[in-house]
Amino acid sequence: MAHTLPNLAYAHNALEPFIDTMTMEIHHGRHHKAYVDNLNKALEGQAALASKSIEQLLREINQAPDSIRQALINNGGGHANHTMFWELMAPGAGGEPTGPLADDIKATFTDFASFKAQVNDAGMKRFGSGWSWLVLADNKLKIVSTANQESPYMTGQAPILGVDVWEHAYYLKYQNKRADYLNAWWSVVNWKVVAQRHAMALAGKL
Ligand code: MN3
Repeated sequence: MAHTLPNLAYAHNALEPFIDTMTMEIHHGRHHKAYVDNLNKALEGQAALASKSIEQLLREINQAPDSIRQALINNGGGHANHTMFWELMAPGAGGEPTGPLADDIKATFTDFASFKAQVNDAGMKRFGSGWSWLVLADNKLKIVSTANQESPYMTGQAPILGVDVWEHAYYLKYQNKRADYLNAWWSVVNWKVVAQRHAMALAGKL
């Protein structure tokens, strides 16, 4: 079963002015597409891996054949990370979470502002390319950062929210100002989806 590039649930210009149209076109249509194409190439002739979901491939990355492991990390991680990233964003979104997710954030990070600051900080401290994440690890919320396209699934963590800090995610509009991009990004976070991922993670279904 070949992996496929998911369609966006909104138009390329829908996240303006926070994420610009051209960045969305290139990021989804070229960067994400390349991860999918190269993932499928890496899986050619790997019958035992053909039926596994992308999440399963990443959770079991240590069992992957040596010859394709790094390709799976780069491109499988790239595919999973971006698929989630598009779903986490929506036009007219932003604000703050409510319900159990809000309660859990407050209990873990004191308040929403501190939580946001810590996610931004992890993104700022990621040297080069990578991601800043809110994950569920050992049933607790935690903020972590990964390099390149490494996925939290690879270390048994469940990604609940993640922000792409590769330059391709922001350079056309924000150039070297990663902090400005990170601040703007919160205006497009779809908390409904983040809350669903939180509930699924707690139920062990993510
Ligand atoms: Mn990206």
